[in-house]
Amino acid sequence: MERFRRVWIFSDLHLTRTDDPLYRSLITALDEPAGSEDAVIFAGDVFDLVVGDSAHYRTKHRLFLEAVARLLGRKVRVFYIEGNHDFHLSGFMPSGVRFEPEAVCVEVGEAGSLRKLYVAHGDLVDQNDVGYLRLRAFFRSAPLQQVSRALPGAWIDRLASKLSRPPERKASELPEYWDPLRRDALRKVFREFAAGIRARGFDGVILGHCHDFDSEGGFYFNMGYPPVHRQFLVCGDFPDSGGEMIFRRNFPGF
Ligand SMILES: [Mn+2]
Repeated sequence: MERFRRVWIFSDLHLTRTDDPLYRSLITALDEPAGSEDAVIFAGDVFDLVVGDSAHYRTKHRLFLEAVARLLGRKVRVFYIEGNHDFHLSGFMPSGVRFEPEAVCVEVGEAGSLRKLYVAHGDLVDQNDVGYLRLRAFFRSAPLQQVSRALPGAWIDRLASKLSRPPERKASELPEYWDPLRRDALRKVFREFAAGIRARGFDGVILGHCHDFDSEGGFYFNMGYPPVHRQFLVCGDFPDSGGEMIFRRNFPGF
């Protein structure tokens, strides 16, 4: 397992417009990781949506890709776990970014006080969601990858804007506005998954995907939905950690 002093985790930003203040803020936040003891984990649904490696997406997200290239230039380790809105990205991201299909497992801290961290997107947590899991397998399949490579990114963009709901509507659909029974049922699935990972010897579990701004016992954190909650997660040796292993930070400027 690789070992780092500090880890930054970003997921579920669902970025579309490059002039979105949250987009600019992410770029600013990426200025902080400084060297080979630091790691950045993009844990899925950073974009809404990027599929494949077309010139369209590489041009549109030039700012982001340049920020990632600067991280790699500073020897920061960069991981990408694909989400359900951003996948087939191995040609899109600069070479040197490490793709993990399910989870990133790293040790964080210093010798003598190392803690094991598990980070995943979270779309594999609910194994009862058979419909979604089938759809995921279909989208990730090699034939679909070929199709996504062949389609102009601008087409995919136009299709996505027709299919995806506007951010305002997404905000009103967050689990925090659900019927408490339904919300707690979702929360239970994620918390039980995290407890299972903890039982395997991990000290911290970070998930996203369901947009539920939840945490439990200092070891499980869900990212929530940054377009509304405006926070990301960090883990390790930070002056503002207050002794916590994992904690939330505001996106710069918010
Ligand atoms: Mn997701």
